[in-house]
Amino acid sequence: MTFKRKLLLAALPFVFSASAFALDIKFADVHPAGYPTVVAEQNMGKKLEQATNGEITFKMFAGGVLGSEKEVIEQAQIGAVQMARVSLGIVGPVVPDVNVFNMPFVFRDHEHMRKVIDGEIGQEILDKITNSEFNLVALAWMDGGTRSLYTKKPVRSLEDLKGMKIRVQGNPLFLDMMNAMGGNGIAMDTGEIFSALQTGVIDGAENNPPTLLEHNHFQSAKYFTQTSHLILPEPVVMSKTTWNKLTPDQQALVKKVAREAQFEERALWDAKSAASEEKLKAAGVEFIVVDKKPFYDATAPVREKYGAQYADLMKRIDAVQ
Ligand code: BDP
Repeated sequence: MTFKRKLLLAALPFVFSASAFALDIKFADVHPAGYPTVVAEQNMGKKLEQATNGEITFKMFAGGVLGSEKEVIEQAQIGAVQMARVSLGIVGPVVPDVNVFNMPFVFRDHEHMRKVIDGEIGQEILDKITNSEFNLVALAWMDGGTRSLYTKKPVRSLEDLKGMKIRVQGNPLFLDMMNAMGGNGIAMDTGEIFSALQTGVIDGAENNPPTLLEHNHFQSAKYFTQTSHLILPEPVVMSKTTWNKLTPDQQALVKKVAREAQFEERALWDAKSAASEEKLKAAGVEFIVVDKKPFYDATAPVREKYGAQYADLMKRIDAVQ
């Protein structure tokens, strides 16, 4: 055997062991390519690949191809999906501590929510997820804007909502919220809304303009009533199984790039929201300005029921300027 060949054989185990320690990250998001969250996540992935010289590889699975958010979370819990961005709405039933952010009108406005998630309370809620039995590490927040009602028939007052079947995310808090507003809350996954609207299983849903546009719900729901009842931030999570395989340096890197993505997505979000509103209006969607007070008052019992356990935290949220 030539010396060169001997050298090659001797090096082989190292080649294999190096690749055995490489980590492939599959990242799941229900939103389609080009959506602010997806773009920021892909850029985060590029940074991870570059900073680790390919020891970490990143592959984006957008458009819900890996399943609903609930399914993706289950896969992340067992490490079959390594990272995901999900709405906090679906985390609430599993980590009840996070429901403080899921309460209707808990934030004064979008800016207030951003201040809260950027500060210590935002970190505390991420830690609640990480320290739960959920087997996830919550790394950063994406911005999911402000949610309002969209329906097939116009809602110009609380009374108009009476008896309408409105889709909400699978969290009892949201069913209570919708029922308190006089609607008939129906829980289903994001991917089911489009056909449920078309077939009349539901009369409407509630979400932000980019989702109304990009998930094509506007094809059936032409009225957007600006109740702004929910402002839900969206955690970026990593499977703890994956996290535990990372070196401390890699863990620090993942945290850093996730936090950078939090701010990058925000800028993309603002641009996308404005553009979505324009596109929706051009497609014939009417944006209805409504008196929010009756919606706020109607949901007071929900804040009392779920908020009692967060009384102190809610005071601290209120105090954030
Ligand atoms: C969007 C969120 C997404 C949720 C969706 C929903 O970004 O994570 O899955 O709402 O309501 O705003 O299902």
